Amino acid sequence: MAFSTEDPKFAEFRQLFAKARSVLVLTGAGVSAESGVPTFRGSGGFWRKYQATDLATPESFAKSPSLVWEFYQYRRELMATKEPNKGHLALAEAEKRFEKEGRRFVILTQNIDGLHRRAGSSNLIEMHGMLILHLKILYTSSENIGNLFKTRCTSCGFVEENKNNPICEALRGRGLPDVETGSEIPVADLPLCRQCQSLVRPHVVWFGETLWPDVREKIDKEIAQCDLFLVAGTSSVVYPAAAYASIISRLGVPVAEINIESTPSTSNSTGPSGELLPILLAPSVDEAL
Ligand code: BV8
Ligand code: ZN
Repeated sequence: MAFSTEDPKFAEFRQLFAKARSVLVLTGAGVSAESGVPTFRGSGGFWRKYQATDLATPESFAKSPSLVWEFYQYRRELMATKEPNKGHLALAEAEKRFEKEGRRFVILTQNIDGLHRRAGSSNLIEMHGMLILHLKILYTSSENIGNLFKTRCTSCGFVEENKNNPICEALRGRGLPDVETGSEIPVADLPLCRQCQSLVRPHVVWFGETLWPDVREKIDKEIAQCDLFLVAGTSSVVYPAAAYASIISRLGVPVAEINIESTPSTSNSTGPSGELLPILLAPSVDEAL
């Protein structure tokens, strides 16, 4: 089901949303687009001549940790100036309201930009950031919550939050999307582990890496208990997230989508999430329009 506020599907969603006991929302890079964060496959999706899928892989990191760290330095620097948009805030507000009404509202995000958390969402599965956050299963050990600002040692596994910008002196001024620097930064000058001095990597799930079994289990549980599924801002290209809409639809659960283009999850586009989510998730219809 894809809709905009004019068509009847909007009213249908609002009725389902009013009755739903357990809403599951899958978000992708598109929900951060109105915060100024480039998406992966949209116009800003290329960094220099590379796609994220060329760089966010263990093979690329093994081949050139310097290039991959430039890519992440660029994204970390970018995030330092970005704020959650009205779509993030509407999701966080809906979660709090559902909580008060004894209903479930869970966000499953593919994003590692941390904007859902900064908007106040806490029933949040950051599926490419490794671990559950405050999903009442209370994985509170924050050391395992991965995102752009977390590093993991490639040898001792030490995880820590590192918001330094640049993350190391050698990356100062590096990472610009339109400047091919060419020169490899020696590993010794790249971000190193505070415990064992080995090279550290971004603490996120790369392409070709599996999600942690406990994350997959939590996602499966949410899929099994949701009675309304909303997909927002994802091209539905990256697995396993890309499969969820069809899995849930086959369970007989209504699936709705917000996107500015049509995707394999539904048939047509609807509009920008920053505009539509506040309307769709508003407490009452008159606040909706
Ligand atoms: C896995 C963290 C089991 C890193 C990310 C061959 C070999 C190995 C693996 C595979 C293979 N073939 C397939 C696979 C599986 C692979 C995969 O799916 N590849 C794709 C490219 C085909 N998946 C994996 O590897 C996953 N693990 O499957 O393990 C396994 C293991 C080995 C071998 C086989 C299987 C792990 C995937 C996790 C990758 N890590 N992020 C980082 O970010 O640096 S994924 C990355 O893509 C981002 O997290 C991003 O969020 C995500 C998905 O992209 P989208 O969010 O959808 O973003 P995109 O730009 O594509 O789309 C944005 C959408 O928003 C667009 O539709 C646009 O229209 C819309 N939009 C724009 N503006 C707005 C908007 N919508 C609304 N409002 C707006 N304003
Ligand atoms: Zn170490």
